[in-house]
Amino acid sequence: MTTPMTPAHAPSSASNRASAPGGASLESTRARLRAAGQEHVLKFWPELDEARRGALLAQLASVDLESVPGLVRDYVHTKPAADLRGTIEPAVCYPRDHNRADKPWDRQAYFDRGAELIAAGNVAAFTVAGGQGSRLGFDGPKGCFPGGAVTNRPLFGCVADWILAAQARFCRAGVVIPWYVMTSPGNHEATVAFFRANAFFGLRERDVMFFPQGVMPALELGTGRMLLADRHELALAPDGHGGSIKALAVSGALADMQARGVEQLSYTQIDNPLVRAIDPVFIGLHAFAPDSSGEMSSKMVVKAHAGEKVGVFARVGGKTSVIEYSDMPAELANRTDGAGGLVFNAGSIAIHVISTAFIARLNTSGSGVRMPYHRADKKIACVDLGTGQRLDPAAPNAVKLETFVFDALPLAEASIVMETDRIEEFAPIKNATGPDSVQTCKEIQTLRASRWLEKAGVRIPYKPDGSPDCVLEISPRTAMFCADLKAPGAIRLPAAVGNGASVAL
Ligand code: UD2
Repeated sequence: MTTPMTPAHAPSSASNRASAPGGASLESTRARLRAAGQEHVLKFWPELDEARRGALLAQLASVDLESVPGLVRDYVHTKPAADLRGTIEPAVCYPRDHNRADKPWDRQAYFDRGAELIAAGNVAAFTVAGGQGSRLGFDGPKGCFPGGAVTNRPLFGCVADWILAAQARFCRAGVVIPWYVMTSPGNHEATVAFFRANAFFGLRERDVMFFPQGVMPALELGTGRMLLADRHELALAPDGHGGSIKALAVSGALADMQARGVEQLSYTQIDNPLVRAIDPVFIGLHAFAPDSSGEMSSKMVVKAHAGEKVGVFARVGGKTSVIEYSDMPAELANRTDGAGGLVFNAGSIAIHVISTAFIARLNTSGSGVRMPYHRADKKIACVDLGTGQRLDPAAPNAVKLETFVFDALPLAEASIVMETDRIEEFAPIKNATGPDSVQTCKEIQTLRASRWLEKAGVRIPYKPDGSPDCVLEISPRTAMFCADLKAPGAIRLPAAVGNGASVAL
């Protein structure tokens, strides 16, 4: 489906407003709907007022109706399995220990070369924040959710702090790290308003750009009919973070990057307050490693256990790919080596560097970006076509279609994967409780900070189970990396942290 509000992105300001394309007549829209077998969405037309009629026509203009019959055939009437043709082998990764005998690499050299790209203004930060965050049960853009373990700094603020720190440390005078934030039509306005209310977290307004991703209609299970959320409104959902590849181009964001001289995009999700929004080592490796085409690279962590809900890096038919956890055959997920370790242990933490040239290529080759859809069966509130009453289904009633950004990996000429340490940079907040929750995120932030502080000579209190008896948070503006705490001019550290204390540095 097309991105609905091209060109909602106004590169030089944050004041993008939702402005649906208009102008389509009822007649032409009805003809498109009839051809797609979806005329039922006009069922309530006679009773709609002018404003609601206009809104419905505008919404329909934003949907690629012509592709709907094919989608219904391929994804609703059948449930396609993931395409795992060809040999499936574990991915080759740059190990966390750069001195490892079987694959040594020069971390410092890549750090320096990545830092040079940042210094020259060739790198931008890119955050995908268009998701609905339904698992967290938070009513608002996920980036507004408190992320800082002690300060409750919003997740957007945590990313902004990293960008500010990287900018101050690496950029030449007058050079900035622009930040592109992908929203979705449902959270765009609220996201921009939140940045405004927080004075852009200290960044310059003109260096933060927002653009909404595309949407897809929810298709009724069994029939493939597009559902109505209201009598004048389709039930639409964001088209997945894979929609970013197209949205970057059609929104004008890509052109803005090219005009600024940005060559590499540091891609991260909005659920992880420890994320290194700009990582010189990773950027350098991506751009300069001999086995990288410099188009799209990824970070991995060793999976915590076979059932961890992260995609897995593998070489599928000779190409670096991610197999999403829900598509991973159980036999492969559980396969172990002689030492008992998982054979497919490279978990994706959804961090990539993507070149602007690659994004441009994907948007121009053939008929444009072709990413496979992934089907999810969901409960979607909708209007009953017979009664006009609102239905809140108790069981899944609709197919939601999304594309995933990592499906672009096999389209790159050569794609590398870098291993990192999950305690250093992976503390996602996805659920209200349990794994990947606010609680586990605080624990990981505390663990990382306790490691760093211990190395800097600070005594940390521990509980009998060995976990820190305190809550700690270190802002990237204080220290981006562990060594920064001991650097000349670093902040004065206490000799010890008290039992049960909450400390933010
Ligand atoms: C994602 C990966 C998973 C693993 C994990 C690590 C997918 C499908 N799975 O799982 O393999 O790497 O992250 O944390 O990606 N988003 C949008 N628009 C959309 C949908 C999502 O911007 O239409 C953003 C969303 O705001 C969030 C990110 O993408 O920042 C992750 O989305 P998710 O929560 O659906 O993916 P998750 O956590 O299941």
